[in-house]
Amino acid sequence: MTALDDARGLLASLTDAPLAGVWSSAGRANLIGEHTDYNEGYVLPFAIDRRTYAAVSPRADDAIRVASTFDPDPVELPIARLADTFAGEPGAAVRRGDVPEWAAYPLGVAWAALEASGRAPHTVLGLDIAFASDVPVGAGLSSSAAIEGATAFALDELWQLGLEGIQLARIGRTAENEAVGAPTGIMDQVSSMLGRADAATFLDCRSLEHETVELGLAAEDLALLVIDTQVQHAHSTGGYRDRREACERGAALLGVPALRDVAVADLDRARTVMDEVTFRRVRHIVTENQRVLDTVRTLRERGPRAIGELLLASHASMRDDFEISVPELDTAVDAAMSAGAIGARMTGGGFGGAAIALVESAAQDRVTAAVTEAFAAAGFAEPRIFPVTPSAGAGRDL
Ligand code: GAF
Repeated sequence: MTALDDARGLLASLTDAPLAGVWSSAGRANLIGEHTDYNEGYVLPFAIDRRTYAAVSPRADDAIRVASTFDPDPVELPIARLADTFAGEPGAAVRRGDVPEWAAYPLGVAWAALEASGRAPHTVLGLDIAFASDVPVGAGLSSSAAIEGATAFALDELWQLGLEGIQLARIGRTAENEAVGAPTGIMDQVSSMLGRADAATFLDCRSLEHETVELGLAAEDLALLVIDTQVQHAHSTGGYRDRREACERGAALLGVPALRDVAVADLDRARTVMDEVTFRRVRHIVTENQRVLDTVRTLRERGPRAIGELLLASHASMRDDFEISVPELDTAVDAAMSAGAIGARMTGGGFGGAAIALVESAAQDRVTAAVTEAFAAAGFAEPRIFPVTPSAGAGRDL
């Protein structure tokens, strides 16, 4: 059974109504450019061959009901209630906190899609949506953007919203920021929804202009391994929010709208106008933006074998300056490199989740064994290690 079959099976257990269709969107890994998105900088992520599927049937009434194979209890809301639930109207009958967190992603997308398109709730069709996924949850591979993307593409078609891919990505981010309450940027949604096979998406997070950058891994006999440390992370709390605030503080002290506007050459001055910790947070963002630009140029001029040093420098910056790595991620990177990886770094928001390693195809087993052994020697839980293929973003499957 595939996740697509699981989504259809779950839908069939909920309703006898005919299938309107199945839509899906991808998980993502980030090749480079971490925490630069909400600083209006650059990122270079790719969609992976792990997807979340949304099987959808129409309803006769004006409600939207979501169900997931991860949670036995479906969640139902009248479409007319979405706005007061998620926009936090005083006296709302259903409050944001009453909706289970996983359901706030798709229901938040439905709310944000109506807001963005200006459609009145009574003009759109009631729906049952069943989700199933093979994107690991909590692994830093953006299962959240995948559920947002599958929902957004389904609603765009079924509610005839006529929105562009980048608008649907913004709707996903709005859902995540306002309905779920996680202060994330837009990288994951763009990557999940707009990815292309064997390519990464080079995104300017200020203008939202984006270009496809060919990775050419297969032609070079290279593979990308994901090393899921099994250390769970959550972006709605704690460290992620704290790092975002430090970046905003740094930008304010430098008198710029966002750290995107600070160049590497400005760092000497930056050091003199802020405390040491804020400076290190700023230095990560400023140098990481430059590394994204350098990686894009290097991929185009010299190919994927030449980007190893940039991946490693990115990891060191996250470990030492931004301080979002954990011992498991550092062990994954060090062990992969010792076993001959071309480059490796943690990927995603940090505080757990996954690392990626760029390796020769023939070295996958060796690197996997070396990382597994290093985790055992350190007394860490066994990591899940698997290859990922840069893949297509969101679309209709059935
Ligand atoms: C998470 C967020 F959702 C992204 O927006 C991004 O900030 C990333 O962490 C760090 O690069 O995945």
